[in-house]
Amino acid sequence: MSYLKTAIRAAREAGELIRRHTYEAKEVKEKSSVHDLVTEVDQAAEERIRDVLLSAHPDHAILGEEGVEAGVEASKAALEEHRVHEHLWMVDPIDGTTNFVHGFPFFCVSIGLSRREELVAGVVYDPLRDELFTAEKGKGAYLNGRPICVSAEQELSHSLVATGFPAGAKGARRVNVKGILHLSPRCRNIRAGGAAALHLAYVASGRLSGFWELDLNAWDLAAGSLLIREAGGRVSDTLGRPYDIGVRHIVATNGAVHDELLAALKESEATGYGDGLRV
Ligand code: 2AM
Ligand code: CA
Ligand code: CA
Ligand code: CA
Repeated sequence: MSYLKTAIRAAREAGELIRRHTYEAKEVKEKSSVHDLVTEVDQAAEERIRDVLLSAHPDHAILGEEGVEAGVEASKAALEEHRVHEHLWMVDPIDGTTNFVHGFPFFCVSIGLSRREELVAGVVYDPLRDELFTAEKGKGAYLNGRPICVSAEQELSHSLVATGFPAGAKGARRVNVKGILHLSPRCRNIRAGGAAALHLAYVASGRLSGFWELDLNAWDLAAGSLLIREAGGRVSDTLGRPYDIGVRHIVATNGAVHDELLAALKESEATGYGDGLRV
């Protein structure tokens, strides 16, 4: 089976499980804080994904959110894994757990694959809308099998842009609020849906022209970044350096508004570098 087909199967199986439990009571645990949650459904979905991926590709490594501590160490771990295994899957079983817990219908499964640190396949699946975003390196990006491309907006003033309120590193929210204050009058409007991977898929499919957020992890970003590149967009860190799987502070756009978004974040001192955030 191709890597993409395996990823699709894993995402659909996990999505089915998530969908079944969406409007039921959940057993919720706090991880690092009241802002950082996990449910038994996150864990069961990750198990399901691991089973599908490893039974098809037993020699591959898997970095899953619920298998490690979040934060800088996880990104380092991703890179370390690669020294041993040629292929590394980066898995977020539910991106948008807070939404899932509250019944706010905006969350997804995110599965990305890199080969020797180069992204080769990515799937983002929204189980409630049954929207499957897929990409393979060099083969374009698709939504439910139809090709997608990034939006045509040339300026921030015409752009719908999304961001998020990070839950991890201390101070990340405060830093990002500065970015939101600065960006807000400069773009058409701002959204913060609470699922980074789904926002990235929305940039790839032209529903958003840009997205930025601080302090994310490889499993949030890998699949969505490949989608955007394959859909004709651009992905970098908040200083403009091209995305790689160690990046935590992300800027992802249709390409046309990228430099304007980078410049605005720099002006607002909300890049997450040099402003007290650990990176
Ligand atoms: P999650 O739902 O998979 O945890 C919301 O702004 C985004 O931040 C979501 O994609 C969310 O992913 C992520 N997020 C939540 N808690 C986090 C944490 N402790 N560290 C980093 N990112 C986190
Ligand atoms: Ca989480
Ligand atoms: Ca996530
Ligand atoms: Ca998650």
